[in-house]
Amino acid sequence: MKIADVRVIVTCPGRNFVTLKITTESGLTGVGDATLNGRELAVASYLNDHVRGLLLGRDASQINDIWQYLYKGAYWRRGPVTMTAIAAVDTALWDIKGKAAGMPVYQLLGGKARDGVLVYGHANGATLDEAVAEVGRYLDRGYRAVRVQCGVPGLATTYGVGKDRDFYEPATAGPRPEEAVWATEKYLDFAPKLFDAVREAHGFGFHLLHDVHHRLTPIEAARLGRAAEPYRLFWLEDPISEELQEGFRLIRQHTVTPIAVGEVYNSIWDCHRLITEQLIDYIRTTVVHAGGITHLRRIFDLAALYHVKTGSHGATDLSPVCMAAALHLDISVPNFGIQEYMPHTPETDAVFPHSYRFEDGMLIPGDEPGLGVDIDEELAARYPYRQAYLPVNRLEDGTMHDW
Ligand code: CS2
Ligand code: MG
Repeated sequence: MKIADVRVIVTCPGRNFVTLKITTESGLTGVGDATLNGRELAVASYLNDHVRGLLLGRDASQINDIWQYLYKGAYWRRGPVTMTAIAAVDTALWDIKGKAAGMPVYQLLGGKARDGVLVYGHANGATLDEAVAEVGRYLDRGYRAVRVQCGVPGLATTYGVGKDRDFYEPATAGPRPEEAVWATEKYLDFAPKLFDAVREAHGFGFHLLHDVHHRLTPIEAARLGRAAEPYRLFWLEDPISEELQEGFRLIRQHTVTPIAVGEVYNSIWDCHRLITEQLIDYIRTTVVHAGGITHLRRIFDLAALYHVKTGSHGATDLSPVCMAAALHLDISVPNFGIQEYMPHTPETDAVFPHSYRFEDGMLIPGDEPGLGVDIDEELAARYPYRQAYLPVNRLEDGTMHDW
């Protein structure tokens, strides 16, 4: 099953995506997501200029060896660009292996361990009333879990609140990032009121999630976690910037609100202390940014030993190729928790035809061989790349802060 062709496809149906397509001599194809928001071309170049030539002629069935070859062979290990590039190759090879075996990838991962993949949707509003109403709209659409984000009084913009109700894309097209202003005290005073209003209006019969988006110190996060306890959140996500894993000990000491982290992590070494010390409850690492199905499975297996469940990132900048691959892991691992689901735009869905479907608050992966997703290259070519950046954040005194 020699690799005969490797193509890197960059397209922008509403937002930029980078996709790797591998074709074997016998014509089997596999796709892998290689999108790194705001740094897309860095991964495209890594694949085109440094990896493509290494794959041609190799046996596509040797996923483990190719993973190690690209990881150890790079000498410069880990990091978002390298691990996203490796992830794209790995995912495409699993797609090919499923097609060669004539079965969906979840069967190669040990089969289904549940009927469907519980997902959460994104309710957001510029005001409290809007956010509360949006939660209701998601519950009416059959979601059993909803993340709520809301504008903070006194702040012009904040994470998670976009112009469009259904599609939230934080990156903006242009030569440099937009600058936002952040004030922790305004947010800390407001957030518990948001949780209170949502529970007051919709009760406790569904999972309620919130993304702090990396902006607090450990003691501020401990304070928010404690203030949130009466509202029984499913999780508080990314409460602090997560480079310092020990920083989570302080949060753990002060609150029982469950903690989720990991969307910016790229390898098991970024989170093994958080897992082995049980400082978190959900690990949010993804197929596209944490080394593909092969490496993500290792992270999930470690997490299972320490009562940590999965909660993979699934925002719009992770393509339908990543979502399709994520669902094969989500439906087969023993310690599945929940999957983030931000639907893509109709343009994006057209470029990436896929068979997973939303049903009764869950996503169900397709049953055809492979991952059940592809890329329409002709359509993709109609949407040329447009430079875009994620925003940056500054405090009211101008200090650079975590976005
Ligand atoms: C977020 C993302 O969905 C989430 O949990 O943290 O929207 C994140 O900001 C983007 O994926 C960054 O590209
Ligand atoms: Mg997040």
